[in-house]
Amino acid sequence: MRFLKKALLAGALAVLSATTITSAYAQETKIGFIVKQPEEPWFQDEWKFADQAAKEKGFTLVKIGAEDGEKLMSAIDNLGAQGAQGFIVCTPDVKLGPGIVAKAAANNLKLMTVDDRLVSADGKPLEDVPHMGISATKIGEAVGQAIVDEMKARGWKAEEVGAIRVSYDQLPTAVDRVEGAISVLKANGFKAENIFDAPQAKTDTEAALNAATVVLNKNAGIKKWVAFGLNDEAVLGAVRASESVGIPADGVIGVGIGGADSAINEFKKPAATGFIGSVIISPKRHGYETALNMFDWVANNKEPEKLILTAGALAKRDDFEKVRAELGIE
Ligand code: FCA
Repeated sequence: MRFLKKALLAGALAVLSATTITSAYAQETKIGFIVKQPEEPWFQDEWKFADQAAKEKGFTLVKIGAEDGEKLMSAIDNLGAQGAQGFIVCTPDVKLGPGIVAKAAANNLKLMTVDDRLVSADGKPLEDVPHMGISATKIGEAVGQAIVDEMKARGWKAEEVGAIRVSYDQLPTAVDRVEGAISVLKANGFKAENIFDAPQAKTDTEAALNAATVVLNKNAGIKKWVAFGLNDEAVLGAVRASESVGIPADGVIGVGIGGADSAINEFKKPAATGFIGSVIISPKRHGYETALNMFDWVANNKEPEKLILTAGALAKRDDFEKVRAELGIE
């Protein structure tokens, strides 16, 4: 009997110490990466590079698509329930900012944002939440400059050209991008009345196509068009709209932002379209680096920088492979 008791006790102790050891040594680092539009190539690339960081550092990356606020909130709860320690998010709505911060805190999750910066109820950026975004104004200016350069190459005069501003004004980075482009157009002789707003309901190609079609139909007298927006999808929508109303490719100059597959597939088409360029931004920095920074925060208690803004580089049909290689994203 005594022997049995002893054996049981020893067994129990062995189990106990085994559990202690496992939890002490293999406490799994789990990081969430939530994006607003999982079908968009840019976000797929971000995930791809975040996965690379996870592999290198040996943590688990949980990728979740959250197209609206409800999905986002339950995704955060879900991460909390499965024992994650932090997450990176590109939110479907930046105004959910304070709610996201509260939800993260309630689930004891560290929070970083990528691409779209959270704002408070009065529209001010939540500066305490570490963020990595693009230098939106500068990149917008690069778009504007690429458009102006191409207009010059084609011998277009500003007064005969219409500009489509594919807009998504509830998102501050989107406003900064298009306003950056407009400032360069205006500095090169574009008049405000030749710039037409095409508000898109969602940040995808279809919504941009619908918005741009309205502008083109209302201004059928204008035969030369330039187009810009917050991303490649926005500009592709405007270019598809121009095609659908019968404007030839050499009557359109569209320059996007992104440089993921949406743009690359366009560049690979046998005949050039009105989508002449894209300012390529870095999904490697936005995916790999944010994931790495979150890992360092969780595992090594190293707080990330509060604000990192990344640069872009213009690419066209003939040099996009080179530009991508230089950015380390091939
Ligand atoms: C926003 C846009 C994306 C991408 C990203 C950097 O989230 O919606 O397409 O441009 O910024």
